[in-house]
Amino acid sequence: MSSTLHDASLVAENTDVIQQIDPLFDVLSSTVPYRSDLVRLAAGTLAAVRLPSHLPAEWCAELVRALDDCEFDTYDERRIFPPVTKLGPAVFDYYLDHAIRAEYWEHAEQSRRTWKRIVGDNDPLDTLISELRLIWQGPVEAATVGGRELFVGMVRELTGGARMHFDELMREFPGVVDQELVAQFGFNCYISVPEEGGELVVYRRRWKPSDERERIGYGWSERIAADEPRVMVKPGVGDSVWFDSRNFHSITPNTAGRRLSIAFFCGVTPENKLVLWS
Ligand SMILES: O=C(O)CCC(=O)C(=O)O
Ligand SMILES: [Fe+2]
Repeated sequence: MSSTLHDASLVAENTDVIQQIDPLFDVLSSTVPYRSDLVRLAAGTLAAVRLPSHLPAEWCAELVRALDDCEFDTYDERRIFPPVTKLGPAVFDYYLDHAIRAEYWEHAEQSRRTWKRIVGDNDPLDTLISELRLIWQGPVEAATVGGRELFVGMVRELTGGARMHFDELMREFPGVVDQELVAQFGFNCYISVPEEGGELVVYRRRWKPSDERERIGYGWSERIAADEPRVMVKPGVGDSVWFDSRNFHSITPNTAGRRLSIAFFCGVTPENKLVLWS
């Protein structure tokens, strides 16, 4: 046996070599993200893109005050427990047998009216989407089902954190939206952040069938991603963050202060369109 081989086997026996650092799995923070940054997200060579102060802090504070008078609902508690409060319907809650239940459209209409009443003519969602159009340099539209536009822009409050999970419409609910999707991003613009906790953790790990052994309710045990590189993003007020939601991700619990975000998903289509839904 050559000494090189011998040395190599010694290393293998005595050390725990775990690739924890991946230069192509990093968080890019930029006030002017480029289209190429989102393309990298889609390609898997970037973990997250953060746009600091996407919405001015005063605007966020005003919005949070206005939301105080507004009644939130929760995700279907049979699916997500402990409950997560939100304003607006999630496609996730209304999926049934390859279709979206009829009540979805009613909930969507009602939430659009409530949102309009809260924001008036000064709609932060319009600002976020207009800027996304500039970044993407291509069409950005609501995803559709049977030609009808899905609801975009739920407000979500996470307090006790969120279990590790992934979001991938084409895998979870194939064939529901009219568009074909080749990648999916989670988007959150944080309008209120807690003093401590509430970090978004994105693992460099996608779901695979054998993970089902480690399923816990709506999520998975963090054991399955324990050896993988990960990034942690602690958002500030008004920051926006995009990440590949097909990667496992979790949110750490928070202490004092509320954690509220304007949340939607962005799907990349083969025609270079970004389609949105919540
Ligand atoms: O609130 C966050 O930071 C991310 C929440 C989440 O799971 C998602 O947007 O898919
Ligand atoms: Fe998620």
